[in-house]
Amino acid sequence: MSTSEMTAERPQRQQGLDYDAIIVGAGISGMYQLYKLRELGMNVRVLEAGTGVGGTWYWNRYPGARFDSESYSYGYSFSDELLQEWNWTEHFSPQPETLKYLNFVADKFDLRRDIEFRTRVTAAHFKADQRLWEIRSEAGKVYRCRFFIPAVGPLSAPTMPRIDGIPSFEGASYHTATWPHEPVSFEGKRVAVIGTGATGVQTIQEVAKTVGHLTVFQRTPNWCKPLKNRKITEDEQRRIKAAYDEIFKRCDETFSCFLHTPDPRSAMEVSAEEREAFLEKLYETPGFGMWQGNFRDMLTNREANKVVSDFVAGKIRQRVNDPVVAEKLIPKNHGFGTRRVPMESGYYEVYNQPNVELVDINETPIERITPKGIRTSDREYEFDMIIYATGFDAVTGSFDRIDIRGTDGLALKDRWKGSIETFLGIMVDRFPNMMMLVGPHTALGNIPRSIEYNVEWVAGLLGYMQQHKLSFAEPTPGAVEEWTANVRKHAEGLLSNEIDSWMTGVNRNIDGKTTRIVARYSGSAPAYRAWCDRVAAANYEGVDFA
Ligand code: NA7
Repeated sequence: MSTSEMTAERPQRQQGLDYDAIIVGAGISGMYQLYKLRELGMNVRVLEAGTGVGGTWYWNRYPGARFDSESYSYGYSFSDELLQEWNWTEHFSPQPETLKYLNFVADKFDLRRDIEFRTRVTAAHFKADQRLWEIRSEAGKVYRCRFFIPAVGPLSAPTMPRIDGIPSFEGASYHTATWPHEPVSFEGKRVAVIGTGATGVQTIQEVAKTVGHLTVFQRTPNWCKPLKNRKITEDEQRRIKAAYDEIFKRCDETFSCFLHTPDPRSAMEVSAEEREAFLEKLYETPGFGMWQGNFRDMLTNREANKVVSDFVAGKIRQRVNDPVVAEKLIPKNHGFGTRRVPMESGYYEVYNQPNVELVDINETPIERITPKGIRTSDREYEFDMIIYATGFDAVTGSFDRIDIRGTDGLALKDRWKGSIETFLGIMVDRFPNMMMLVGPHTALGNIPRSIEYNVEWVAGLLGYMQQHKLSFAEPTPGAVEEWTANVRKHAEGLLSNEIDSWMTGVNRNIDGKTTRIVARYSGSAPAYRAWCDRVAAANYEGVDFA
């Protein structure tokens, strides 16, 4: 299609509109959505709170931050030229390299000219009479657009713990997700880390390399697995570049878009020797193999899960010298893989260092942060620095931070009170012309793969609307109900429902987020895409264009 044809087909921009679409967030999803909507000839603005592109990889600059997905399975797949031009230097890329990559993408496709940085969106209201969205920034600027596309990410609203006295601390304090741009030295310092999720584990093992003394405050231990990262050799680089088609085909076929996918066998149908050999192999496999490529029933069958958990517990006991410390590091309230598995490189050995101490705050709870450090029920610890690796108000938190209102002034927060309901994780009834990227109820997994699919689906929908001169899209309540029921059905019987985590929507640092909910779609990514493809092929059945 020529440019003139595209322009001819494009509906005239309604009077009073500043943009056809506003995308909130210049992370992986927002950047690609901008690229795709430009192809439709749309006038698009991206509003980004940070000073640069990259989203997650812009904000999370904490020490040790890196991919847990193989680098070459994580980057964008849409441009062969980009794939051939970019060299990943490690199998699991460190954050500075990933941020460099996303800047490279922004430059290559000249994305920055449509991105407004330092612009935090505080409100988005649908004006039914004019059929437009009014977006408001923190600075008070108002933008009017037809389509509102929150690309705000599922893990981008950091949360601090609910502990008294945090502002009173006289040393340096950092949350991992708002880490400063300047280097931070730990040399000779007394450092505390609160939190032992995927972020805490990466931080702890890095800080431990140079710290004076490190104290880790652990509430719940997680099952961690060796990452087995290494540099990519020149020969591997050539082979990776030649194999991109196969790599992305593989990601398309696997359960969660990783290179790893569940083994078709049950853990209970193989002999003990065979099982042990398989688990040993998985433990040595780089990346998420042990989590994503384990026996098919590991996450649904208690017995199968116990076999794997016992195996990993044995590894922890072998790696940690002090048996009392080892027991504290072994999760007792959930099985392997039922929460996000942190990837580590020497994490357990950190606790063999004479200058590292583990405090189990179930035994001695934190009472308050003091000017000098942290007081537990047992004693006061003095620190020069406290690092909060306490996670995010996940999945819906980044939406909740914006005052999003649909028809009749209904707040999205209220629409989702008690239970999240969506159409394909992309749309919500009573919020016309709002298309979420990696919103609740989408297939998360190896996230850029899910992002590319979501973005292309949204571009497909907007292209269809352009072609048919439609300016309004809202999912029907029936379509929302059907999709939500499907999401709930897939969550049934999962052992991950039996433990609090960000994946079950629990964050005890936030009011109203203390009960478990179905926040994610837990079916396979291919099944998710098949459903969305069916909807698109049926002229977006379930979407009301009236
Ligand atoms: P997570 O996985 O939510 O971990 C947060 C950690 O902080 C976890 O160990 C929490 O313990 C701990 N935490 C939270 N609040 C407190 C309080 N009040 N006191 C003590 N400890 C606390 O976040 P991450 O940033 O590690 O990872 C999030 C995802 O980002 C990750 O899965 C990747 O996909 C990227 P708890 O387990 O709740 O007892």
